Amino acid sequence: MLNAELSPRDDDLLLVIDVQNDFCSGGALAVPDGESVVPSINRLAAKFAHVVLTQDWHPPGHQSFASSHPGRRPFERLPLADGEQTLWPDHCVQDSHGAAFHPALRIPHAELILRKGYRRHIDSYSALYENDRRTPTGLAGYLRERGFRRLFLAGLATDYCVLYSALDARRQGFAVVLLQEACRAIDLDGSLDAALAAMRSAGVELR
Ligand code: VGL
Ligand code: ZN
Repeated sequence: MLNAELSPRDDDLLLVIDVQNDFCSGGALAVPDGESVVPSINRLAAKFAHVVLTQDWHPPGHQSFASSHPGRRPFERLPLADGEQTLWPDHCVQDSHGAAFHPALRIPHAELILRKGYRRHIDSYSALYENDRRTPTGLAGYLRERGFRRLFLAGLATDYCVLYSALDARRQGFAVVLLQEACRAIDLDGSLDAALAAMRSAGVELR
């Protein structure tokens, strides 16, 4: 189905992942072409009665920052207690300009803004669980309590926060549709292809 024909039901929700300045051109962790999702997401959001936004929201000195590990550089991988951490440039620091939503994002009817990644010693790609895959953000409970059954995903980045959100949502029993024209990827070492394959095999509908 073309997105132009999308007509969401009342138990559908649009989940917009991390459309923040730091993931757009000029930002600290710019996703190639990241800001180009904004007009698509604005158009999509207007069709949905129910929209939730997420915001990557790290304290200074966050474990995911290469700058927190002397001698390490961004995009290196570091084994840590809860598994491997990809190290990133400092990004989405709480209350900074980089952490703010892209100024052209226009979704006044969004019902919830969920912040994640605020614990210094654990990263949180997914909107539902932190990267230990055990610590809940509370979003799954919120969505269930409100009766949503199907989540449409859009935002940044396809191969990190969108991917982890999609997999956790499937794990929690939600139907998931990935709106590809409204997502962009970081694509480190083939991570976009791997992400699409993982989502497909988890039963995510790629649209
Ligand atoms: C993200 C890397 C680090 C994302 C967030 O939003 O995909 N990626 N923090
Ligand atoms: Zn982050």
